Amino acid sequence: MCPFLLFSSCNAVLRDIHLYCCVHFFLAVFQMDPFVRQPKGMIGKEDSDEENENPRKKFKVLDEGNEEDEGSIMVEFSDPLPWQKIEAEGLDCDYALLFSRQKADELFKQLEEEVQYFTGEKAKVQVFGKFHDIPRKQATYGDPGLMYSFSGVYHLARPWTPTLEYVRDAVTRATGYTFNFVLVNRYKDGRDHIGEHRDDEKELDPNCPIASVSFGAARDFVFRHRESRGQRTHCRIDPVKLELTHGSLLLMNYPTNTYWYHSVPVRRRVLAPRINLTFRRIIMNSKH
Ligand SMILES: O=C(O)CCC(=O)C(=O)O
Repeated sequence: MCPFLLFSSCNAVLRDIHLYCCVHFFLAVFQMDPFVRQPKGMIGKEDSDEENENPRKKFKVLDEGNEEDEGSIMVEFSDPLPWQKIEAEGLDCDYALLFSRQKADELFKQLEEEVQYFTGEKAKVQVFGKFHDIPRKQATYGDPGLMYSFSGVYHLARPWTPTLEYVRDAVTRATGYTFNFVLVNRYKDGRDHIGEHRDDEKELDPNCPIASVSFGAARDFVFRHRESRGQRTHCRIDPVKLELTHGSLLLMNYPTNTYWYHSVPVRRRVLAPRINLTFRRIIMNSKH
C-alpha cells in the first residue's frame, strides 16, 4: 500500500476513535441517553424540586363518579386546583374549593354519623377556676398513640374513621403533605364559635401547613396580627377576613401561626351547622 494511503486511512480511523470518545465523554458527563435529549439526572431533580417547591402543582381532576380500586383514593381533583393565595405581613395561606357541592354534602352527612365528640369534662374549659361549656363540639382523631394538647388539655387521638381518612387522603393528594392528626370542630349554628388563638403548639411540625377543611354553613374566619390585638396595639395591621365555604380547603403555611391569631366569630344570622377539620402533622417523638 502506498505510504500516503496508509497514512490517510490511519488518520480516518484515529478521527473515528476520537469522535467516538468525544461523544461518549459528553454523554457520560451530562448523563444523557443517546436518544434522550434531556440529561437523566435533571429529569428526576426537576420532578423532585417541583414537588418540594410546590407540591400542589401536580394534582388532578375532580371526578366524583370515578371510583378506583380499594386502597387508592376515590376522588380526584380539578387540574389545576384553582388556588387563591392569601398573603399579608407574616401571613401565608392558600385557599381552594376541594370538593364539589354534591361530594361535600355526602361527606358532611357521613361525618355527622361517624364523629364522636367529647363529652363531660373534656367538653369544658376552665376560665379563672370555673368550668364552662366549650361553645362548639370537639373531637380528635389520628394515628395510634398520638396526643395533642390544646386549651391546656391533652387529647388522645381516636383511630381514623373511614370519612376522616378519605378527606385526609384527598388533602394529601391536593397538597403533597401528609397528616397524622385531625381536630374536628362542630358548630351547631352561628352562636357556636371559636375565640382568637394561634395553632402554635410545640408538637406541630413547622414544615407542614395546617390544612383546614370545612363542610356545612359558610362561616367568617378572621386573622388578627399579634401586634394589632387589644386596646394598646403597637401597630395597626388590618385583620384578614375570609369566608370558609362548604367543601373548601384553607392551608395555613408557616409562619402564619407565629404572627397571626385566628377565630370563627359569632354570626347569629347563621342557622345551619358546620364541621371543620384541621389536619395537622404532629412530630412523632411528642407521643406521650
Ligand atoms: O373552625 C374553624 O374554621 C377553625 C378551627 C380552628 O381554629 C382550629 O382548629 O384551630
